Amino acid sequence: KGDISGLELDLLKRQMSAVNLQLNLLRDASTKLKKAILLQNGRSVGEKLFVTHHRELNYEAAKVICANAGGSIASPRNAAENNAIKEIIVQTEKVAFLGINDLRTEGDFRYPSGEEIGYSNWASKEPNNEKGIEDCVEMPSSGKWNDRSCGDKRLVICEF
Ligand code: 293
Ligand code: CA
Repeated sequence: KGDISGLELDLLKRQMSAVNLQLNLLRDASTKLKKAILLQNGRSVGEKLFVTHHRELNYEAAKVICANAGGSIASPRNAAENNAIKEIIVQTEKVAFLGINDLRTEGDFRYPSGEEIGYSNWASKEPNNEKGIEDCVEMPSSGKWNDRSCGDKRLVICEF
């Protein structure tokens, strides 16, 4: 008890290099999978992945799809993330829903978590809450946001 013997130290060293080897293999496998998935389905920004389901659904259904996959609806927090989402929209030629909404309080747009938004990229004259029924946000190929009815069907993009 107390001191580590020479034999124990040698064993620990060999175990450490085996773990390191497995860690490198895991890293390579993960990098390869990421590239393969992103090719047709999305973009990455830093640690965040934006992945499309390729289908158009209303906001609630889109939220369920993303949650069931272990993610949440795409909610850009800066210009780089907004651009990554825009690239998916340009590639798929579909208009997408963002997670941002003012369902709780009219005019107070928030992330699905309820947290206040710290970044926005509204198109000019938006949000206009047309007909008083626009509590969700869509992004067309311009990358600029428009508030839109949550019941409309738009491309599902999730973030992970
Ligand atoms: C109005 C004026 C249009 C605008 C539209 C959207 C609907 O029809 O210029 O594009 O509202 O805000 O969500
Ligand atoms: Ca609008």
